[in-house]
Amino acid sequence: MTDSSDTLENIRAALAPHGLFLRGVLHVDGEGPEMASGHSARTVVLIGNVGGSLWPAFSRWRDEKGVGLDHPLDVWSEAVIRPLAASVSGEAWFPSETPWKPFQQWAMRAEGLKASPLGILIHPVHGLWHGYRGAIGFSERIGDATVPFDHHPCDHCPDKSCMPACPAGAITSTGFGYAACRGYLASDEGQSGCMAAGCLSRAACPVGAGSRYPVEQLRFHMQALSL
Ligand code: B12
Repeated sequence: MTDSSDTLENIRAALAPHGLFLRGVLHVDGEGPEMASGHSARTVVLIGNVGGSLWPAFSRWRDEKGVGLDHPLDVWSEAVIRPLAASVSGEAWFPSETPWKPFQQWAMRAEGLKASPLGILIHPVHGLWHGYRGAIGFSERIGDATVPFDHHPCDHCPDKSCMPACPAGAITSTGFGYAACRGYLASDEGQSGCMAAGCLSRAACPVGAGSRYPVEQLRFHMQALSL
């Protein structure tokens, strides 16, 4: 019989060749999403990338599949995570699936992350260079809950250089202005600026600079944002 710490180790080992990580274990007893079985989930295991970790495995897969696939990163994530979830008797969930599951709230609770002025969560080690590719829900308690970080890099950042770095003025104290960002990305200046080199605000953040995405990945995410 497999105990729940083996389950987590099996998940970690299966994700590693794909450059994905078990990011957090959250016990959501009584408040988890309803599972296909009709039970409410009791554990959510968050899966994601840190830095450019997924890019080599994802790029190889995409080269094999050929170009022209819609939302290839979502398709790849499902191809990796869905069979893994089935193998550990869990249920796979994805960030782009509607109705949207609260991935950021889960990450805030499991890892102790908080929002940066950009809207995306900042990680004390990897800064803005991380994301979530899926989650596995379980109808029972699995493993120990992740110990959350207890400090938030933006609290100690005197300059907030991310905010003035946005050429569209989309990062303000009242939140992220998607329309301004999108309009700028469509302009000639935006095409040769953020679209070519990645979001300038994200790049201006000094936290986790060593985890910065490779330029191909930056471009890929910008193209997805401007679709
Ligand atoms: C819709 C969406 C967007 C929309 C609108 C966001 C919004 N106003 O809510 C748009 C298209 C603008 C967007 C943009 C981006 N997004 Co987005 N987005 C989502 C998505 C699919 C749903 C968000 C949601 O409503 N969830 C439902 C509620 C119930 O979940 P929640 O956790 O309780 O909600 C949180 C968010 O709504 C958040 N929030 C509120 N306002 C904003 C604004 C922005 C810009 C963001 C990102 C989040 C955010 O606050 C809540 C936390 O309490 C999530 C995936 C997901 N399932 O959550 C990704 C997600 C939030 N996005 C993500 C990312 C990385 C981006 C981009 C950087 C992508 C890119 N290509 O560059 C940009 C950000 C631009 C920037 N500022 O730098 C990541 C964030 C990871 C992280 N480190 O936190 C997520 C989790 C997807 C993932 N695969 O990891 N996004």
